[in-house]
Amino acid sequence: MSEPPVSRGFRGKQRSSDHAARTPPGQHLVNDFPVLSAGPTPRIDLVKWRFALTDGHNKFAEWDWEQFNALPQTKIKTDIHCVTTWSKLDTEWRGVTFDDLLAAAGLDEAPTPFALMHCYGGYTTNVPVEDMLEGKAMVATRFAGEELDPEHGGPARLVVPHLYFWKSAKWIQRIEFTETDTPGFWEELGYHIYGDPWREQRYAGD
Ligand SMILES: Nc1nc2c(c(=O)[nH]1)N[C@H]1C(S)=C(S)[C@@H](COP(=O)(O)O)O[C@H]1N2
Ligand SMILES: [Mo]
Repeated sequence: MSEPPVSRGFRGKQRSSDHAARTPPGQHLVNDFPVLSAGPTPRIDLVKWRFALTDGHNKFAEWDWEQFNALPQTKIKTDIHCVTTWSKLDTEWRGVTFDDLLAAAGLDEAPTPFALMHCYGGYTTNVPVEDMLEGKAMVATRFAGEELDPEHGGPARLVVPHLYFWKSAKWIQRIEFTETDTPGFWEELGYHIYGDPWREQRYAGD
């Protein structure tokens, strides 16, 4: 039996107002998945790939590709917001939450309040530790059920979706714990130190 048109119309309206409510100020929705990279896509041999948690002195943990894939895996569905004004709803990622990384490293808590992401290719970006705890961030290896494309950060990237997407470091190699909030690549060039899309923190001073 076909649904009455009134029900269909109602549902459509609900959906578009839901989409509007999920779109931060100054953003528009896209259905494709744009690629934004400050340099060439690094090609990383999985045999040589390593990912580590460090601070200035210590290497708390390091995983090779096989070890990393043996860590607990979590799936999330979330909206992402790029500072160049596109947002994409309901993106699906699978990977290892930051909480599970800490636990696997034998750390009861993070050793410092801030972190600086270091990537294959040299990109860096800073995120407060608090913004990665309780499921708020993961190192993802899969997107929409598939291996992560190299241009989207494969083999593995950070996903911290409640901040502008430049914080979601592609080709992540190392999370360095830092005592102070240390500007990364875009932050050094005048982008906001924190980058909350709901407060439109695009540039320093916003
Ligand atoms: N290593 C690295 N990570 C990066 C970038 C980059 O240039 N290099 N660009 C950032 C920016 S500005 C955005 S918007 C997102 C884009 O991710 P996408 O190309 O998968 O859409 O990655 C972020 N992470
Ligand atoms: Mo971006």
